[in-house]
Amino acid sequence: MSIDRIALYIIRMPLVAPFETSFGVETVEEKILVRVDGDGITGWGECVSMEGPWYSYETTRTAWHVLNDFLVPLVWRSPIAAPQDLPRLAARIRGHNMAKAGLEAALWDWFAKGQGVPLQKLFFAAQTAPRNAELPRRIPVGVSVGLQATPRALVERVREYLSEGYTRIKIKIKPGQDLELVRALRAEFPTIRLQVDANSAYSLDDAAIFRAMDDYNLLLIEQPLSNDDIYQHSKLQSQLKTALCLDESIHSAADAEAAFELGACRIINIKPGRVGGFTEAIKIHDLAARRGAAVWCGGMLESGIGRAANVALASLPNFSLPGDLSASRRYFTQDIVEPEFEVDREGMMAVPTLPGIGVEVIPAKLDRVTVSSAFLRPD
Ligand code: OSB
Ligand code: MG
Repeated sequence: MSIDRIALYIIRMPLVAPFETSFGVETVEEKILVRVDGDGITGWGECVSMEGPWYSYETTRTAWHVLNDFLVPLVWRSPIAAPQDLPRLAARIRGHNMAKAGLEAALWDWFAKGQGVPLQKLFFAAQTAPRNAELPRRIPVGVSVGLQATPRALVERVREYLSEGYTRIKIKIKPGQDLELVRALRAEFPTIRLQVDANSAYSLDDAAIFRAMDDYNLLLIEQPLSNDDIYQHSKLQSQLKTALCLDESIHSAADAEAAFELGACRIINIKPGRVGGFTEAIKIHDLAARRGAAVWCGGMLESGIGRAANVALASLPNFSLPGDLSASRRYFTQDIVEPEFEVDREGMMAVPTLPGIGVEVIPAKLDRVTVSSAFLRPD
């Protein structure tokens, strides 16, 4: 099998409603798509870097630079026999995990389509956790709800998502909008599966806020402290009954091991983009399974391309908590793939069963959101 062209696209997709976190407000999702062509097969991957360096240091432009000038040339220079070859070849490039993951994702799709199997099958074959007898056809999913104008507005937004079927709600918090939101939601919905995400907005001085959250039966508290911290989280976790979950701080299986060993968290949010791709994501899944720790699949407001691969990943046996994997229409008026992703009345999402990502990229829909593209060939 050989790859003869790699294309990069910048897409901009307007969100159905602004998404506000402690680091800012998003109204349009800008992403890079990676398209790998060879042997008559097309593979698609999504690079989840954002326009600005607010969630992590990567941006659309840094990811484009690293893909165009360093990662794609690796594919031209070295034979790639499996998607797992990319992280090995790319190891000498420091950081830039989202750029790496975008290209690796396109390779996963290309290889899976070459073998005529869904990504779910390839991911299952790669993981080492105890295997379920059968691959799940549907998985439970959750929704991540941004900061709203008032606690009342948040309660109504959550009521809407619950009525659509979602069985796990995650809310964003930031200093000044935290306990009050949890209290308002618990007063209205005493038993729903509820968790909070601070996106690194607090310091250890705020420990009392999190101790107070212990009274509200939260599933977890996600990334309360610095984006690059593990040690301070261990100091906070030891003061809490509620599990801490790390997102921003975990870039590899080694980070995950350090965090578990130090007692910095009991749960990890796995985002393939943040950890450099699906190969590393599966390693973290396996490590957590060996330790009896829970993981779940995070999201970066992906288009249907990124979502498809994430759903396949989230169907692995140790993804024991619902992920941030919501229906296409929760994010966009129109997705770029068909069929779009849907959530049923029980809050379940179907795992694609066709080869590769298992959904079709619709050229006219892609055109409508593409703002630039480059077609790269071996020189
Ligand atoms: O921290 O999980 C996060 C979106 C962008 C950047 C960071 C995060 C998020 C989300 C959205 O919470 C999850 C989703 O894709 O539904
Ligand atoms: Mg998060």
